[in-house]
Amino acid sequence: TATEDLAAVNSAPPLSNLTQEELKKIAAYKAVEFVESGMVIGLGTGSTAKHAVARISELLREGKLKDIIGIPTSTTTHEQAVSLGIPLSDLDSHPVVDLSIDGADEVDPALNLVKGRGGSLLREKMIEGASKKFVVIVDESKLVKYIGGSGLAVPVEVVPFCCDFTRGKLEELFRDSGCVAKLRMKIGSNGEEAAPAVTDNRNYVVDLYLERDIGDLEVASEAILRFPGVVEHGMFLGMATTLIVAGKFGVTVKDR
Ligand code: ABF
Repeated sequence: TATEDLAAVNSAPPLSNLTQEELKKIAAYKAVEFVESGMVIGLGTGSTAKHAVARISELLREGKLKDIIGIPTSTTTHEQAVSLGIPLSDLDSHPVVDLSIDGADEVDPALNLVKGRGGSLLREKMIEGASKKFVVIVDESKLVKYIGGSGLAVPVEVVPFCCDFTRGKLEELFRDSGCVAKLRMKIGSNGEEAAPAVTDNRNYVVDLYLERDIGDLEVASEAILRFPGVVEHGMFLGMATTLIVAGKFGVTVKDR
């Protein structure tokens, strides 16, 4: 239950027997402690953020939170929030977001993030970039020494037009880091790659697999964004204001 989860957050050493899913939930519940009545809240996407969305709706139902407006970062989160009765809006109506809560795929020691393996990076970056506070919630498996260091990809959202041209340009750009750039494909029901995966904005995703550190992240970011076929990338540099990590060691909260 919610009460047991929160008890776990506050006890020590509490978490050694918990599953990864339970750790995600504990990080999410801890983040929701930052939410206050009357706030405009950016609602993240993914298996960690969905626990935060569910917790916000629970507190609204219990009357412990009031007058919350949620700004969903994906169509999936939009659907979840609607089904839970959270009042929603968008950046056009609420250009300043008080607090966003979202997961990440990687977090480096300076709180730079990789996001977007779920494909929602553009809306996430717009909403989290418009937030006064951005709380990132992860289990300890997401902590890396450097961006790309988990062996998983840095995603780049690209326009569908001549996406292989853009893919090739991106691969070339990071050749020194041993980059292999792949167009993300949707897996069909037979388990085979069916067609390009399409984002909420009807774009495609090119995943950059890096063998080595890409060096200065700001320089890499600028270089990626310079290609006309690129819409946005999944490196969120200097955006997170707070990191909450749940691991076997307990829960830690770190401010940037
Ligand atoms: C989203 O959550 C994405 O940007 C990122 O890919 C993902 C992390 O997902 P999970 O919490 O399921 O590991 O915000």
